[in-house]
Amino acid sequence: MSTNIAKLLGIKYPIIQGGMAWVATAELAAAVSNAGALGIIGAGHMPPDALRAEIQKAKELTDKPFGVNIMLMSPFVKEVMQVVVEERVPVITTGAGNPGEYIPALKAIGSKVIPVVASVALAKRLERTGVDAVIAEGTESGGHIGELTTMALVPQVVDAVNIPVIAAGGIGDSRGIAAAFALGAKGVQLGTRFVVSEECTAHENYKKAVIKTKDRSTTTTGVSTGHPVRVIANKLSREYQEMEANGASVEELEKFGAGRLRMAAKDGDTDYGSVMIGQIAGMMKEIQTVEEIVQELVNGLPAVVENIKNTVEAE
Ligand code: TUI
Repeated sequence: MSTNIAKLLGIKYPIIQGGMAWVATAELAAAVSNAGALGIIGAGHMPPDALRAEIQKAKELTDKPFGVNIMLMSPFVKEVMQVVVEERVPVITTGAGNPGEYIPALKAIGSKVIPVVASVALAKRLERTGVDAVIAEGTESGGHIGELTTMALVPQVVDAVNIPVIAAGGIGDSRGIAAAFALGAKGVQLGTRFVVSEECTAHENYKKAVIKTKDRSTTTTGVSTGHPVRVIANKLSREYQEMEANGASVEELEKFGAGRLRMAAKDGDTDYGSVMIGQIAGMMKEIQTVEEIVQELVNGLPAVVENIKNTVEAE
């Protein structure tokens, strides 16, 4: 399995690991890159010096290409953009906004720029700025999400742009990868599946909570503020949604929600922390090494394709 996306990024398989804040550290990113996919450090709200240290750690752990995801709502966005330019990070993905103003500086040093989009409109606008590909991320994803499902979003983005489209949201195994390819995607991004890896440095409680989930275990908070976030339903999400139902202001909600992802991912508080994860979490049954995960994804694909063929040809 190799596509023009894999060639563009200098990797073996067209599989990208999601850039999850507090969860996608240098250790996870390097392990994913060493397995032949593209590892991504999730910068989240990281201050610039912390991100630089993380990038340098990844460079020590792998000689393969890796990326950094820049969360555009971060208060440090300008400074972290400067850091990735100085460190000449080969691939930059962005999330939670429009990266337009930063694209020239990233392209100038030869980084591949791949924004996450949740709409056709933004995909088309960004194509004109010279981005290398887009990640079309459906609402099945964990964390900050858009409205459209992967099934509806990906083919519409594929039809609207001439650059490669990478599908994200609700993809957890080879079946999901084949489905994404069927929709016209040339690559896939998976987050949830890599959370339940040995190399993922998220707290053990976070991983255990993911493995315990069923199909309907996630919920969305922040719909009232216009920043919906998918998390595992817990005491925090219920209190948050109650505040939203009672008309709490954006400021009150932001104050209540601040630091909650760190509480879950670092401190292991899965009751009052924010356990961001995708809807596919219900399918996660065990912790595997990153190498096992990538090999299972890749080696499972021919049987899925064969099954599709048999289904199509069945009389
Ligand atoms: O960015 C994500 N997922 C994230 S970021 C994050 S960090 C966080 N921490 C605490 C509270 C909340 C968030 C957790 N998960 N995914 C990529 C993504 N981008 N999903 C949706 C979008 C998006 C949405 C609207 C991208 C662009 C956009 O358009 C804005 C515009 O200006 O048109």
